[in-house]
Amino acid sequence: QERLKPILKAMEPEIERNLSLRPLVGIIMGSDSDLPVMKVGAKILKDFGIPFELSIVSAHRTPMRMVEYAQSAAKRGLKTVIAGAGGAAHLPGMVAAMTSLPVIGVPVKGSSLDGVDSLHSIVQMPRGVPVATVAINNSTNAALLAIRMLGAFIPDILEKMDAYMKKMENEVLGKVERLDS
Ligand code: RP5
Repeated sequence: QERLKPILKAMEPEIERNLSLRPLVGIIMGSDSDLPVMKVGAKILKDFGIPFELSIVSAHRTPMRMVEYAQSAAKRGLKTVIAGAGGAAHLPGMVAAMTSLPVIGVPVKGSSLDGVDSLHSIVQMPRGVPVATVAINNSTNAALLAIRMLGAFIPDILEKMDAYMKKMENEVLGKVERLDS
């Protein structure tokens, strides 16, 4: 957690403000080495003004912390958890096994196997305990999916998502126009 502080500081003041509200989304990762990937999703939540928390929870190095995190998540007001991990990436599946909240898994590309190991570990959850798995290193989509989940119940958030999609559409149409002219 100590090692996250400089990064959080760099993302001030918005994150600080977000963290001061009751978090709706929990972002966790197996190691601080996952942070460069996971902070991209954190930035998206920040841009949408979604209160979130960010922490390191390792399934194999801090198993009891993982249990505590998952079991307290709903009670603490979280609505969804984004969990990123690399290698034999048990974190998202184990958290999903200990909370009934939706869990979104981000396979993080490690130094070997190009992240396919993480992808398979996360996406191949056996029947009964789902983990919504995004593409390798794609914490952007994890954040956008979390925002859509919240937007299903919070009209302001849905409106922001509509505006985000419109902006993307306009960007592409602008490029088409430039190519055509
Ligand atoms: C996993 O092992 C983490 O999620 C990380 O992606 C990977 C490597 O961790 P470090 O050795 O860099 O701490 O638990």
